[in-house]
Amino acid sequence: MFHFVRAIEEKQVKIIFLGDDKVGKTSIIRRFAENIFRERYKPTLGVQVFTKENYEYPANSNQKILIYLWDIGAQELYELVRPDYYVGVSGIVFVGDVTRPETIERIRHWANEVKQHVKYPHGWAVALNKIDLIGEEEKKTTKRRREALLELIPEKMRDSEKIFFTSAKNDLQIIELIDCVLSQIIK
Ligand SMILES: Nc1nc2c(ncn2[C@@H]2O[C@H](COP(=O)(O)OP(=O)(O)OP(=O)(O)O)[C@@H](O)[C@H]2O)c(=O)[nH]1
Ligand SMILES: [Mg+2]
Repeated sequence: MFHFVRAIEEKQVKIIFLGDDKVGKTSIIRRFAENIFRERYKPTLGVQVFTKENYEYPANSNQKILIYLWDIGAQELYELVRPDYYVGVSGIVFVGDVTRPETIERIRHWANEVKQHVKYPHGWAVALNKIDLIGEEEKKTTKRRREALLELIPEKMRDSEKIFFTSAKNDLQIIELIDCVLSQIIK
């Protein structure tokens, strides 16, 4: 008697992360994939692929997705010797750090970089990370500060539905960020 393995029709997606060093690319991925956060900074060397299996999307749909999350060290990215990083990509997360506005300005650069390598439609979202570090302020100030940070994102990308103030540390808006990318890929 044979035991037939039921053919599982599982959707697979590749999401890549782009952004300057220390903005929290690895931290966001690990929070999402493993629910882990580490305070200590350990630069990513080269490329590392994480997986999230059986991710239910949309929620309560019974549809399971296999997500490959591609992480790359910023040092490596600066040299851009890795065009293979972009092969088969279906979604992109641009990451900036709210405590270093220059890393948010650099999203323009990363978006231009993508245009060179990815010539077909893909899902995307922006994570303005480490929001926990400016969340302690008086509410009004925080609002104004957030607005100023949004201005640093290229105008064409200033789509409020695709920009998230995240905290990998406090697990804020991480699932929303990934679901936003998936919503553009999974129909
Ligand atoms: N407070 C706070 N710290 C964070 C957050 N996300 C990441 N960090 C810290 O910021 C530092 C850098 O995070 P990483 O995830 O290693 O950054 P990265 O973008 O992967 O850096 P590279 O691998 O060098 O490109 C680490 O010390 C993290 O603990 C956050 O949401 N809040
Ligand atoms: Mg890293």
